[in-house]
Amino acid sequence: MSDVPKTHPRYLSLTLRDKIVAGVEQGITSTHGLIAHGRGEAFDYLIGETTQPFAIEAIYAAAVMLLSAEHPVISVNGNVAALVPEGLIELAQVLNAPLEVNIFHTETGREQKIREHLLKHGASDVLMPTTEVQLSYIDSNRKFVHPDGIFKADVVFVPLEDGDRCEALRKMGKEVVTVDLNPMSRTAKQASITIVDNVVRALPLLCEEIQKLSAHHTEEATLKDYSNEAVLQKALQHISRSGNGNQRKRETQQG
Ligand code: PTJ
Repeated sequence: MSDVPKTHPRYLSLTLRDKIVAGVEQGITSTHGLIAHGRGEAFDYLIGETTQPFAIEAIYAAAVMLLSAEHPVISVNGNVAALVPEGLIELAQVLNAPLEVNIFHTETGREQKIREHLLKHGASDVLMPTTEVQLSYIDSNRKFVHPDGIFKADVVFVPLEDGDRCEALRKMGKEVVTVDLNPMSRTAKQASITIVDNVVRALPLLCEEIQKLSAHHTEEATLKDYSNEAVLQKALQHISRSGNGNQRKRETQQG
């Protein structure tokens, strides 16, 4: 970790950077993951670096969808493994769902390192990609999946996705729940439910919501009226309002 003092106004953000950098140094996160993280930071800044009501709405819907799944699976890439290993493991536990390593950028040994990292943090089992079964409609490394994991899943939790696989999973008839700070990304638009929030904030809230729903046996919880498109619109409106607000603030400061 770098020597950022806790009193630094950007301490939290800088701590996350440290985690991503450590992930790259440990061979867990792709160097491309640094760029993806930077893009996420920019959107988080515009969102206000807090969980907004449109994210809360999506988290509730995601909890309902994941809880009502017959075979939910949690997909893990190099960024989330570095940022939120404990959160992923907790989600796997509360859903009784498998974790499966699935990465876009192929680098020798990285998948295995992600698996070991998760096991070290307390995961009981981690599925790995295989050549036994493949996803249709996709050519990248992400097509290699586990027969008892993503291949068989009806709902896949895919945080910080690159777009192509989300589309392939949807074409295969699977539901996709994602976390993406960019409400304009292809993944955000194609997923069944997109939580527009930082994964480090969203994941604990999602686990909490799942626990709350399961404790109260809320079978009546429904997704009937949920629209991913409408929730993304709310996120976009929030971003454009915050842009205008910042602009006004700058003008006042200058004036
Ligand atoms: O480990 P790999 O090889 O599977 O690669 C993982 C990355 C993330 C590098 C890969 O999937 C990728 O290139 O993704 P993209 O296309 O850059 O998309 C990542 C999305 O996640 C972008 O829309 C970012 O804004 C968003 N994002 C980045 N950091 C966060 C985030 N969303 C939520 N929380 C974050 N911390």
